[in-house]
Amino acid sequence: MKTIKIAIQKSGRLNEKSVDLLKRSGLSFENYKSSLISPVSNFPLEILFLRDDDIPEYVQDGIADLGIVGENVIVEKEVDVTYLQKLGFGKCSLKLAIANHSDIKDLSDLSGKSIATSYPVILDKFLKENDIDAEIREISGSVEISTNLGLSDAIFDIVSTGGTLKSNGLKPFAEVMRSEAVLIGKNGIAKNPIVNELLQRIQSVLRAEQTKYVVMNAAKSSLSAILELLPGIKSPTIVPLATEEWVAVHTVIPEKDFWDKINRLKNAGAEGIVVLPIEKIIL
Ligand code: PRT
Ligand code: ZN
Repeated sequence: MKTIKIAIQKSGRLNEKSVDLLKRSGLSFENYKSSLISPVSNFPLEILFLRDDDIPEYVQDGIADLGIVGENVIVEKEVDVTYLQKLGFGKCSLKLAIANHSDIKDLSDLSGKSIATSYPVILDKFLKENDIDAEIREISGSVEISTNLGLSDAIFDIVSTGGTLKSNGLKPFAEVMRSEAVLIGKNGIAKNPIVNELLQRIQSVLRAEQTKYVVMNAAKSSLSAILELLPGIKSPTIVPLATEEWVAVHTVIPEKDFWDKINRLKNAGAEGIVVLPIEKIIL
């Protein structure tokens, strides 16, 4: 069968997490910094290491079958590809930002002003949708210094912690889109059995990332109160302990409400709570 190719970022913010996700999905390969292509020894897949900007078009044109890239880049490149899976890393948002002392107060004040960005397509669409007639100044990097240099009245850029804006005397003004790394495929590729197998593996890793395995001891008298706190989980395992009238409860708790759940379990009488990471959840 034809070897499938997946394109990931060669170096930069998404490289390490992309490599890590593929390795945790059971793929064995070298993360060579110097080569463009790396074979996977235990799966019919080749990894292409590329600049993130090239990935959407490579996938659209079928040079790569799959790709891992930020949604912001996919939207900016206006490609026709299939979204297969959000990956939960590389989260950021694209925001308009202005100088702290700017007299721009609302969106309509941007009309007649200039905005510097590396994302002219996304910005243009937003401006048109909001009926704003502003000038877009496309620059390829260091967008955040353009206002201080007098090159623009506002900027439109990626923000994650907001630290870069702050240290350049800027403040966020409007959020235009949120983004995270996604797995994309060329149209029609989702039907390929190798792609399907890889997608299942990736999903089992992502599911496991979002949950913890929890074991706790409880007196039988507290059991019903404890089980009531675990509504989403079909069947916690209950194991008798050597100490009579005590049991161990094994269950899976979603990461997002983890601490809240643990505290409530303690209050309900759970003791000796042990929390374990889960490697994979295969449905
Ligand atoms: O070399 P190559 O072209 O492959 O990489 P690149 O330099 O174009 O991209 P890279 O590695 O910087 O980012 C890759 C992807 O990571 C982006 O397309 C986004 O999808 C995602 N991402 C997540 C980010 C950020 N967070 C981020 N904070 N991309 C860039 N930034 C930059 C931003 O441009 C700004 O300069 O970080 C600064 C803001 O960060 P804060 O934390 O100060 O707000
Ligand atoms: Zn890039």
